[in-house]
Amino acid sequence: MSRLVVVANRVAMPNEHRAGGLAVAMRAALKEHGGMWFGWSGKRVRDSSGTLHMLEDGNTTYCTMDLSVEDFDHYYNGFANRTLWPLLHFRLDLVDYRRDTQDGYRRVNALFAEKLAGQLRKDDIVWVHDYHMIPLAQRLRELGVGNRIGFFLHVPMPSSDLLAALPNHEVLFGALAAYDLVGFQTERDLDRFQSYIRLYLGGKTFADGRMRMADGREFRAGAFPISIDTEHIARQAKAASTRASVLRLRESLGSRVLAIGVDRLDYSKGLPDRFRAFERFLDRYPEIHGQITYLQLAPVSRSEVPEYQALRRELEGLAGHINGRHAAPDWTPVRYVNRDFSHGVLTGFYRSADIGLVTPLRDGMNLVAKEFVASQDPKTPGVLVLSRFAGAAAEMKEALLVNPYDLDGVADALAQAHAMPAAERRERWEALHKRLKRHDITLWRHKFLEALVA
Ligand code: ADQ
Repeated sequence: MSRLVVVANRVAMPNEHRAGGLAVAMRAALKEHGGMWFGWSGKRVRDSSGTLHMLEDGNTTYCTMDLSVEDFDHYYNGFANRTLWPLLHFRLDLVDYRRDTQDGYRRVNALFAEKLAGQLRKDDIVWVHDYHMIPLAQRLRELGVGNRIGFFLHVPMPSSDLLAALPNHEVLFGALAAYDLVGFQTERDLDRFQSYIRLYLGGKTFADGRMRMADGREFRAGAFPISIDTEHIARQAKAASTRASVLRLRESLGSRVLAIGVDRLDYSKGLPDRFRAFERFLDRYPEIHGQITYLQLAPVSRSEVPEYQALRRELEGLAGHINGRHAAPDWTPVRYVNRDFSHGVLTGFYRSADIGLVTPLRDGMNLVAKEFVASQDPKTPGVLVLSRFAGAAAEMKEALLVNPYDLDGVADALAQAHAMPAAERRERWEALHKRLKRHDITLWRHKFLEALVA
């Protein structure tokens, strides 16, 4: 069997306990195949980029590379997070058009490719993750690497006209043709990419997923919706019911209904609109005052990027405003928390909630929606209110689907969730859960790797 080489900006080292779902899935894949995880070391150094660090753990090597302060700033804080992230989330208004960060992004990708090429064996299978690494395969090909290389985009693929707004977009997105397989979260993402290939790059696309570029190069693309470790999360959630922090939360609620939101503090997650929709709900349904608490967990993320600092200030203002207007001496409608929690505790919080509020303006998939469903008590499941602009909506039609910009619509969905009879809650939840049990994270990685080697 060939070795697997996973490439991602972030490498979850074997001693990292707070690794997320993707990290756990990649570790499992590496354990199965043996191989290497390659990416940034997490270190920013004063001098030049490129020093490698190796760590062996069982049949897996962790190979990480240092980046200079300037390279990191241009590649990660700059082009990846201030240009590509907003562009891929349909936010042309937030795209930063600086060329120096685009150059830095290319330079760092070339360096990753050069260092990775030195580690590759002839029959390794390479799986590259996400928008930080789009040009990687092209650089590797230039260095003579002929291995199977797959790419998975965790974020959305916007419509072709938006993609084409990026200066030099043909160079960047055309570089995806150097992969053997390009994976997207949903059929819609795949569709939009295929139109881009036809309309802007003069390529041909075929019904079986093959694409042919103007220069004759062929590659394949497909939809591979990511999922979660459903069984594990269900077990964690059940066990978490007796944890002190979960018990304290429940006790603090009394008989109140709990609505929960869990998101990185990121403008794609639609938090200001969600806060406003909750306020609209309080305005329009005064009879529910005092009976519901909205808990929003939002760990700070990308705090070096100005847009994220502004978002944090905005949310602090909104939470204060809503509580100032509506709170009573014995009731705080919004509890807003910027802390990280262990995954175990988080699943206990999900299970304690009657309503899950997942309303991103755009999201590749959104794993919180799936984790919320997996964590519920089958006898008394909570209701999921889900944005139709999350990739997850394509597979979760039994949730209450909303347009996150439509404050009245979200407020009505909250009222509907609040009033939903137990039988309907169970019926909707069972349909959602059944699909999640079948389609879990193991199936996702198997499907992608099978397609990559086919
Ligand atoms: P993210 O944008 O990070 O991922 P998401 O899919 O929701 O979004 O995953 C977030 C993860 O962080 C979840 O597993 C959640 O449990 C965890 N998390 C959030 N808040 C937390 C807290 N306070 N404490 C601890 N953990 C917390 C990107 C894309 C998504 C896509 C994933 C996977 O943007 O669309 O679903 O990759 O492909």
